Amino acid sequence: MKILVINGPNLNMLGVREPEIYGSATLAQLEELVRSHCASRGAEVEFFQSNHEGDIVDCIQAAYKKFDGIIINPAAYTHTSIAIPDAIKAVGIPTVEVHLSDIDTREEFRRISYVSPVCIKTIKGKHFAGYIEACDLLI
Ligand code: CA2
Repeated sequence: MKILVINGPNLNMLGVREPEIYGSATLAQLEELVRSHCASRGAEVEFFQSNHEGDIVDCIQAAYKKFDGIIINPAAYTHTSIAIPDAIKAVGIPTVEVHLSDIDTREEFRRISYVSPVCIKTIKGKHFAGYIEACDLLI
């Protein structure tokens, strides 16, 4: 079982700013948590973070026939991108959408996700635990 974890724009700033919304732990700490959980479940995991929509699309396309599952936090692209859900649909890899915060209880514009319809599940508002739940779902 090979899982690809993709984090979108500004998530490289985790732990640096806005701890009241996104927590005080860093992206490196999130990746370590997921890495050790996957290892304990016998799954392989790789990580990708980008602030660029096209790079995320390239990463999803490159996962074709290489990964069994994708976990994606598309960050702000959740609410704007058609290219990312198109890429997820094109590769046909089971994908779980994760959000650290509960996007339904924040600003109105965060309630729309163009990515949700192509994912097997959307997990929101559980901070890092959402990524662990996504791993377990895919495994
Ligand atoms: O709750 C989530 O995980 C989001 O995907 C995070 C995005 C936001 O645009 C989505 O609506 C919900 C923002 C990520 C920004 O991450 C930061 C982390 C630390 C400091 C500043 C930004």
